[in-house]
Amino acid sequence: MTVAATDNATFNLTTDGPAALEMMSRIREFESRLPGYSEQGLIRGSTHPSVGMEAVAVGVSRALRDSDSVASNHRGHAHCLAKGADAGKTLAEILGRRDGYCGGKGGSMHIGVKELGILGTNGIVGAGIGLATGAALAAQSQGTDNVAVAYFGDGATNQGVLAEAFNLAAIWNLPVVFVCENNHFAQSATLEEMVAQPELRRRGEAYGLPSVDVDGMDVEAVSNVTTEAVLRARAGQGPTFIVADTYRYLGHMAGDTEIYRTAEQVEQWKRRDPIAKLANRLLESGVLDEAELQSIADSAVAAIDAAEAFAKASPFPDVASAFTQVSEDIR
Ligand SMILES: Cc1ncc(C[n+]2csc(CCOP(=O)(O)OP(=O)(O)O)c2C)c(N)n1
Ligand SMILES: [Mg+2]
Repeated sequence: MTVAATDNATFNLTTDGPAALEMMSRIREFESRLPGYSEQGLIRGSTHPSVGMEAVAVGVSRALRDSDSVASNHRGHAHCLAKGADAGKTLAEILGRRDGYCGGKGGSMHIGVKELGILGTNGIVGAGIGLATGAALAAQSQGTDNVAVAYFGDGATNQGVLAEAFNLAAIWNLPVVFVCENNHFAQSATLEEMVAQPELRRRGEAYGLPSVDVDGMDVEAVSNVTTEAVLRARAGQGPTFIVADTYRYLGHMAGDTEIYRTAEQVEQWKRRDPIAKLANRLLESGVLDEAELQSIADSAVAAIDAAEAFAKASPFPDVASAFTQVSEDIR
């Protein structure tokens, strides 16, 4: 199931709302299970759940086609799932299993799905910004109307590649949409500790990019600003910088003591929950009734139960495969 049902139209609550709710619910269920897998020793190394941030990936992906590229970051499972990645194969990759998208050899921060334009989740903070800009240059050079999206966090805006990519995208009019998920922290550092000018939108403006703030807890709003940006990019009108205001409910990664924030702050953000917000809108506008909402919630749990069963049943990769899918496969 993908959410990109309608191409380039304004978010329609009746036709797009239920699918967006289902996708956000699946992502929530998928991501909420990750800390448990880490505790059980099913995940080696770190994973970074995006619980609370679902509206960004789902809103952005609704504006995209399979042939559009996305470059993701270390907190990237939602970006993949919303772009159409199969939850079972995604989880199998995270658990290091053979049926994962990269044969279980990549893990959480190296999930690439060529046929869906997913250039990869990425453990190097800021790296996806350059990759998406390169994909946009390729799309432009090849004369397609494909676009590229770079997802990155507020912390990544301090990487030098942002300045280079913003400038090149602006002067070359590249079809790229830069999506900053401003969740207000980079690990334990607050945005205010990291930058003297927390209005990140201004960085895009400084390079001549159309730059916009959006409520990242509102899937309709994210979808609409992204659609506008994607339409402009497809029409040869160049890049856009979107800053989505959002929040992660869980720690930076499993085992985070979270001493850098208060429980009250987390609770305050939960009052803006993107899933509850859309569910209420659908209920109040009569698109769905209570029973239909419950059935979407149940089907999200069932889908992730199935993904978990698939991933756990998948074997680990053979030692003999250690040197495949490396450089010789790229030729
Ligand atoms: C180049 C680089 N520097 C530092 C790190 C360590 N690191 C991993 S995640 C992270 C925080 C990133 O914050 P942000 O970009 O806001 O994304 P968020 O984790 O909040 O989603 C850091 C510093 C890294 N992986 N890569
Ligand atoms: Mg952040």
